[in-house]
Amino acid sequence: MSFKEELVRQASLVDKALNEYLPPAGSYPSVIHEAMRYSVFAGGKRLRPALVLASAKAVGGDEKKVLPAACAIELLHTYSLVHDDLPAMDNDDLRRGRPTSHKVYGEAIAVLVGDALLTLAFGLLAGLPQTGPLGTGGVVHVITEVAEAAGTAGLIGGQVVDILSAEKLVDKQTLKYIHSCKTGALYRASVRVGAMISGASPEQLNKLTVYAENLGLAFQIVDDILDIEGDEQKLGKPVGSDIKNQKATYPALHGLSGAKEMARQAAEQATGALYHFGSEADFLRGLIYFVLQRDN
Ligand code: GRG
Repeated sequence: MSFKEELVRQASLVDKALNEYLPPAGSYPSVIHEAMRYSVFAGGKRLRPALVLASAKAVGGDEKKVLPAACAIELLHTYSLVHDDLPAMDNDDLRRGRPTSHKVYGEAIAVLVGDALLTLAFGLLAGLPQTGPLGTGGVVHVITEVAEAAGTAGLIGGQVVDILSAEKLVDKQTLKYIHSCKTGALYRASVRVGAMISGASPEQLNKLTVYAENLGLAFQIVDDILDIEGDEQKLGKPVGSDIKNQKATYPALHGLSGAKEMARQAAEQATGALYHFGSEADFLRGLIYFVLQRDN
C-alpha cells in the first residue's frame, strides 16, 4: 500500500470511529450536535490521528486500541480551529474550504462547539481500557500528556503569546515558542500517546518525541510558506493573511529561502530520530516527505 493509500485508510478508520463517538446530529439539543459534526467532518487531513495510529504501529502496537486516543486528538485539534476562527481571535470566515462554525451557527454556538469537542476528547481518553501495557496509572499518564499539550504550556499558551504578539516585531525565540506550543505540542502528544498506549520503551518514546517535534516544526514552516506561495483553491482559505495581519512567521524572520532550509533541516532531524526503527515506522517516514511536499 502506498503512503497516500495508507493515509486514506487511516483517515477512514478515524472518521468511522468519530462518527460513533460524536452524539447523533438529531439528538437533543440538535443544533450543538449538528454543529460539532459540521466542523469535525469538514475535510481535515487527519494528520494528528494518523500519527497516533502510526506511532502505535512503530512500537508493535495495535491501531484499534489507540483509536479512541486518535479521535480525542482530532476532536481537540478541531476545537482549537473553531475557537481560533472566532471574531475574538483570528476572525476567519473560511476553514477547510467552508464557512467557519460561527459564520454558520453564530458565535455562541461556535464557542460551545469548541467546549463540547474538548470535553468529549477528555471523556474518550478517560474511557481508555485500563488493561494491556497501559494499566490504570497509564490512562492517567495519557490524560496528563494530552492536558499538558492542550493547556497553557501548549495550545493555549501558544495562542496567548500569538495574540499578545499581534502587530509587534517578534524575535526568533518568541516565534519558536508560539509554534512549538500551537503546532508542536499536539504533534508531540499524538506520537507519545500512540506509543505510550502501545507499551513503548523510554528510549523509543524519546526518539519518537524528537521525531514529532521536528515534524511539527517542518509542518509549521511549510504552513507559513504556503501562506505566501500556496494556491487558495487547494488550501481552502485565502493566502497572504499572515502578511496582511502582520503575523510573525518563519519566512518573515528568516527569509523565504532561510525558512525552506529550516524545514529541510527539521525533516532531516525527524528522519534521523527514526534511524533505529524498522519498516514498521515507514509511514512515519513517509509523513515527513508528505509534510514537506503538501499543498494544503
Ligand atoms: C486553544 C483557541 C485555541 C487555539 C490554540 C492550535 C491553535 C492555537 C490554533 C489553531 C490555528 C492554527 C493556525 C494552528 C497552527 C497549526 C495549524 C497550521 C493547524 C492546521 O492544521 P492542519 O493543516 O488542519 O492539519 P486540518 O484542517 O487538515 O486538520
